[in-house]
Amino acid sequence: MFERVAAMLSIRGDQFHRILAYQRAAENIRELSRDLRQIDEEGALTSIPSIGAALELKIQEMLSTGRLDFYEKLSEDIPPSLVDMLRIEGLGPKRVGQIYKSLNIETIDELAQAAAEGRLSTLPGMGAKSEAKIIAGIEALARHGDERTPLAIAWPTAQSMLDDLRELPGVEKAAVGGSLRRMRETTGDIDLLVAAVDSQPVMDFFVNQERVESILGHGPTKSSVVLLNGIQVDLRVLPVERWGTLLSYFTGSKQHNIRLRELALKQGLSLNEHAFIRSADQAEMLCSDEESVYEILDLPYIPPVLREDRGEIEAAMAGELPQLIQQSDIQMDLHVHSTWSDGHLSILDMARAAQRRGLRCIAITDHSVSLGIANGLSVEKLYEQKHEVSAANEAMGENFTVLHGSEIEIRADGSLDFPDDILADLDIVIASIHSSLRQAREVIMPRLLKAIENPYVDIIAHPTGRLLPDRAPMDLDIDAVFNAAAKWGTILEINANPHRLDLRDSHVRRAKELGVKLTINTDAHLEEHFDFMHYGIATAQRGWASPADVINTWTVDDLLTYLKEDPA
Ligand code: DGT
Ligand code: CA
Ligand code: CA
Ligand code: ZN
Repeated sequence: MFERVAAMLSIRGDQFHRILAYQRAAENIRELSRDLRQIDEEGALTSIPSIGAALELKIQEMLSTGRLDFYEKLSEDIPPSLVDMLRIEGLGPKRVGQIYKSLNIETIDELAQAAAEGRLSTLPGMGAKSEAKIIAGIEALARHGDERTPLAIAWPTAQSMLDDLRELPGVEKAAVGGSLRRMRETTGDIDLLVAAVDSQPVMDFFVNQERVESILGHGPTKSSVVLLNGIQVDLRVLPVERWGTLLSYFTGSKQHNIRLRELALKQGLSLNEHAFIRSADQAEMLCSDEESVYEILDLPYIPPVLREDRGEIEAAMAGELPQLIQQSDIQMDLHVHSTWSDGHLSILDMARAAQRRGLRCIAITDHSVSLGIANGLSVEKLYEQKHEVSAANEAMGENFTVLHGSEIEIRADGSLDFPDDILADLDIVIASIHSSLRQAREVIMPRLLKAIENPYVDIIAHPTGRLLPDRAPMDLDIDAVFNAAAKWGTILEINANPHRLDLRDSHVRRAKELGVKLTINTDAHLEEHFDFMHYGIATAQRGWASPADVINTWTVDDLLTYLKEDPA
């Protein structure tokens, strides 16, 4: 609702700060890992960042009546259907407002009609060219929708384009920007940034790539294309002496940038992608790297994964930025499959693949019997497997450990696939849910809590069961899950598979707050899956996780000691 209100206010041309207040509130509510109603019952709504007394009242009104009077009044002025028009590439709130006021157009269909009849081009500030652009935007929206692309697809696509751009003569630097550089789990579009003296050949190459389906724009500093896979890519090119501000501006987030510009203003500076500009004499101050941008603002460098205006600016000013976990901190991968269930490689081959990537330990955790489609192991098979794990451990030598574990099913009735005495014989036990994910909260919560409370269960894998882009998480009271995990010493996973990334970033931050131990694992089924680790690390970083929060940074001995302690 707040998101809609913000969009409607922006179409009306309302005050910038008012629009921003609703946007921020909406984002912060979206990130909550708790029920809003529950927070209200504790009288704690205003403890949510950016929710003040006025928005608190509005939330309470919606909670108790299911309506918002303010929204209904606003709707009389600005029809809510206008918000859909903002999904059209190149159509901003000002333009939508103008089109509504002068032509009384309220829907995308009416807009398409008017454009086809040439009525838009008669408006002040518009011409045949902008009309054609709107038609193209409506068509693109109809073809590809405005679905966000999961990291799993956006990341490799961007890397491959960067590889090509770096090959071009005259290209000094090339990097990804936007939400993809911040490693958000999904991206709206890919933003690429290049430093080059002459932008023309770079832009020409970019729009003429074989993977391009259509060209949305082709200019000297910015070009935009839609790829055959439907992803939009924006490319910006500036000279290398402006690289720092270019990178900073287009990495965002928008909210983070707004905060940076506010800080700049206090110093009598304005800030855009080209440079800082001193208001006194309009002199430009160029930044060739991002560090200088933050330096001028008297801030320590803030890593892209934190740039969401979720407290990172305040933390930076107080010198309290978290020490973020890094890939090099990771010693082990504790969720790995082999040919014993649905993996593609033997236990020894998986161990070798992990060692090649600098790891010191893996846990083989094949599925258990009731996951029939994944060739789950019976108790007999599990004991047979023990011998092969020992043999692999032997073959790997002193500097690498192969643990014997299992990824056991939490069945629909909450029971586990193996009895406790079998679990007690394993080095490590992961429990997870792969079926009956749509059970009601009253059913699925006790089911999951029972597994968390079981003293033989060490880790809950992919705790919410969501899949990107479109399988919703289970209906969990996530705070109750975290409290139970903290109480029983059960470790929760950040599954690094880019289609899962579950726990997600906001969950990581909450789990950390509640004292939950975390683990980042790839759930590898084949060699290349070990390379998913960086997605899991980025998710942990976006949740402000430090090495101390994640057990994969421990030594193998410390891990084994912890696993042996009986928390009950
Ligand atoms: P996305 O593509 O929806 O996943 O999210 P972003 O963050 O990649 O957003 P995008 O592609 O619209 O713009 C890329 C960056 O450019 C964004 O993170 C910040 C910057 N930017 C874009 N538009 C504005 C703006 O109106 N004001 C400011 N300050 N920055 C902007
Ligand atoms: Ca983007
Ligand atoms: Ca963009
Ligand atoms: Zn698994």
